[in-house]
Amino acid sequence: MQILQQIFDKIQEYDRIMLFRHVRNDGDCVGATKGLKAILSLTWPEKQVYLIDDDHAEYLEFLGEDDAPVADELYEGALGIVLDTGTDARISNKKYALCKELIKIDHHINVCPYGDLVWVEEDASSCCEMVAKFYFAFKDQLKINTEAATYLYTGMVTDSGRFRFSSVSGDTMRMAGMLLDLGVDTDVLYANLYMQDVESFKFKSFVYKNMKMTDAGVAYLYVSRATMEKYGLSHEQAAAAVSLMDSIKGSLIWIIFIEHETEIRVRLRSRFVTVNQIAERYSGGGHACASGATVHSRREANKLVKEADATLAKYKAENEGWL
Ligand SMILES: [Mn+2]
Repeated sequence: MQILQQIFDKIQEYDRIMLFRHVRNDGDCVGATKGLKAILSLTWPEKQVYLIDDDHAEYLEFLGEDDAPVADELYEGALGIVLDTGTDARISNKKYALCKELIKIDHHINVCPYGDLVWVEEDASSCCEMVAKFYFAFKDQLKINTEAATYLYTGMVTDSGRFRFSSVSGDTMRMAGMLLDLGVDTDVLYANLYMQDVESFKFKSFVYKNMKMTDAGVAYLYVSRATMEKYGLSHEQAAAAVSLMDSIKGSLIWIIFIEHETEIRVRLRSRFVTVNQIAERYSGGGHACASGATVHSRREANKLVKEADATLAKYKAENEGWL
C-alpha cells in the first residue's frame, strides 16, 4: 500500500519523532504507541523517539512508564505520529500541534482526517493490528523484539474483546499469530490484564444478586451512592458493571442506573434491538446498541425500564433467531 511506504519514508526523513495517543488511555492506544516507539528505537537507535503523555490508566501500569516531559523546542521540527485517535480534539498531549508534520494512524471512523499523512482503516480491529501490519510490511528493514510484540498484542487483545468482536478478521489472527511467534507470554499478559482485587468480585456478586429481570427479559440494576461507597467505587467503575449483564440468555437489553448527586445516569446496552430511541426520550442518545440517558427519580427509572421492556417484547414478537 502506498500510504505505508509514504509513512515509512517520512519516518526515515526525521531525526526526532513524537508519538501521541488519545485521552482516557486504553490498551490499544498505549500498546500502539509503545509498540511503535520500540520498533522505531530498535531500528534507528540514532533517532530520538519520545512518547509523552500526562494521562495514564492504572490497569495498564504493567506496560511501564512513558517518557518524562521535554522542552517545547523538541516538538518543533519533529515528526508527530498520532495513533488510535479519531479526532484531533481527543489527542491527549496537546503539544502535538507544535510538530512540523503530523501522521494519523487510526481505525476509528475518519470524520476528522487531521494530519499531513492519514492512514485510516475503519475495518481494522485495533490500531495495534495496523502497527503490526506496518511492521510486517517492512520487516526486512524494521527491527522488533518480544517486548514490542507484547505491546502490540496487548492492544489487539483489549480492543477486540479477546478476539471476540466482529471486527476480528483473518488478517487480525494472522498478525496476532506472527506476534505470538516473536515470544509474547500470554500467561503473564492475561494475568496482568484480568486478575482483579477480591473487592471487585464482591461487587460482582452484588450485581448478580441485585439485578432484576422484566418479563420480556430486560436486565437492570440500580446502584445507589451508598452501594458505591460500600464497595469503594467511582461512578465510572460502577457504570462499567453494565457489561456484567451482557450475556444473559433471553436478555437482549441490559441497563444500569448510577445514582449521582443530583441525577441518575443510565447506561443502556443491547444485542440486536435498537435502544437509542429510548435514551433519546430521557435526555440522552448514542449508538443503536449502546446509549446513555439521565433520569431524576426512581419512578422515572422504572418508567424507562417499562419502555425498554415493551420495546423488547415487541422485538421478540416480530423477530426470530435471537438468543
Ligand atoms: Mn483502538
